[in-house]
Amino acid sequence: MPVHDQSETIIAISTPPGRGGISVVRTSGPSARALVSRCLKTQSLSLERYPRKAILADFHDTAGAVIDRTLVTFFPEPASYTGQDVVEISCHGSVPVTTGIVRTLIDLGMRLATPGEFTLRAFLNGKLDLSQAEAVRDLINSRTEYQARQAREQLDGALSRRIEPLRGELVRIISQMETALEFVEDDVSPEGREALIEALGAVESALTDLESGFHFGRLLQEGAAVTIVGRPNAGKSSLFNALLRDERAIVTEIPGTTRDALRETINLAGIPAHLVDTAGIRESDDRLEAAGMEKSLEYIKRSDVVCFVVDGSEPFCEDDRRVWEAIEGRPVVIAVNKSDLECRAQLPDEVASAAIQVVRLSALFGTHVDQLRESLAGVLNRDRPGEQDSVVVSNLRQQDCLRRARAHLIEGREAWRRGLSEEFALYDLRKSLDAIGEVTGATDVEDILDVIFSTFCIGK
Ligand SMILES: Nc1nc2c(ncn2[C@@H]2O[C@H](COP(=O)(O)OP(=O)(O)OP(=O)(O)O)[C@@H](O)[C@H]2O)c(=O)[nH]1
Ligand SMILES: [Mg+2]
Repeated sequence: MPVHDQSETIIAISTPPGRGGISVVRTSGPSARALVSRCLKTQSLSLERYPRKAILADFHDTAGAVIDRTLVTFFPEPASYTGQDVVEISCHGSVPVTTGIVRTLIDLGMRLATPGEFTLRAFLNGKLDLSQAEAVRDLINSRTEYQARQAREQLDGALSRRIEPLRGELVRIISQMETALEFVEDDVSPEGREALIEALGAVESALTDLESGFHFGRLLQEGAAVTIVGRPNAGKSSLFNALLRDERAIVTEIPGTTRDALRETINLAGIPAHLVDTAGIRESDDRLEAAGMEKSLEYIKRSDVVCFVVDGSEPFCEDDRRVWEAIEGRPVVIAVNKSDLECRAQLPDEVASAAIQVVRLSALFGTHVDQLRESLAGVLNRDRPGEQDSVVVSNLRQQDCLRRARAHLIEGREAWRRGLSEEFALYDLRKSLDAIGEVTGATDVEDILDVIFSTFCIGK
């Protein structure tokens, strides 16, 4: 992470751009209070005297004209979001007003904040660790209630609380090895060796647990790909519309209606699901149709779950088998459609048994569509952690740190198990510790030194 200069005072409009009842302009830095005070012009009004209190005041531009009547709040350092002096200006939500305020303060010496710079300063000043800073971003980006809750929990330190004990334990193990290395007479006994291997095993399995939640975390963050496939006329577009509760896709009785894939996002039990309606798959000489089918196959490959639509009013045919071959091996829920008509489809045993669930429904009448929705949500929620164990590692960076931490830990443990010198094991374990520390942005050298020296006898 580049070390940013915090001596500059930054400014940004913190609310969404455009018209609104209220907008908030936020500033942070050593001259925040002085520069804003100059624009308020009221000598008697000292922000310093009323910290954390909203003060009603006219905000003037550099020529002395009033831009707006505002509410100004001063948060003195260090008890502010960034850990620096912060001044927030609530004004009317109009573009000329907000830009006027920002321009005035820039003229007086502030500079526009870069994206995330307030939170970066909060991190640099120890207000948040890295995983919490990422949670701020995730909370802002959340689209479902469940995503927001996960982000709030991470912001509250849920991931940090899971990581810290692991880091502490690894620091303890490393310190013990370092001591053995420094002082030959303290060589680790065979029982001690076993105990350390066991302790490393416990850290490893905790890392594995955290990492295994990543698949779910990614679904939560980026959304899941749910692809509706089937032969032409099976009712894919009708089902797509039923799931969306909207007449989005064209439905006709002509096979081959859908040519290009359509994509819309729905909420499946808190997970944003990117639902794709695809062109029907069948043997065809039509170039346009073939191009559509190519796309369908591409979408299948990228799906987290496939919804295979079978026309229940007709026997399972060659084209259905062709579809099945394209999706075999992926998580599949089968929708046997047109349940309002006489059932003629008999799913082959190997197809029925490979599906996670088979739901008979009518896309046309909406019968049992909710059951399909639940079934798809169930597949996506398979890796959802339990309520009391709700830490979800959702971003690639965190997952990468955990993966590296675990790989180094295993190597270190193996070196130790094989009876190689402590130096070999230590090399890997320190790398593992670094990687764990990266999740929260914690540094580790001081930690190790502290533990080592605190376990020393006086005089040694
Ligand atoms: N009776 C009945 N007809 C249905 C049902 N679902 C769809 N259909 C009809 O089946 C025909 C094909 O529906 P579509 O949704 O366009 O089928 P599709 O799978 O998207 O077809 P292509 O886009 O051509 O691949 C239409 O005439 C629909 O009205 C159902 O549940 N019951
Ligand atoms: Mg269609």
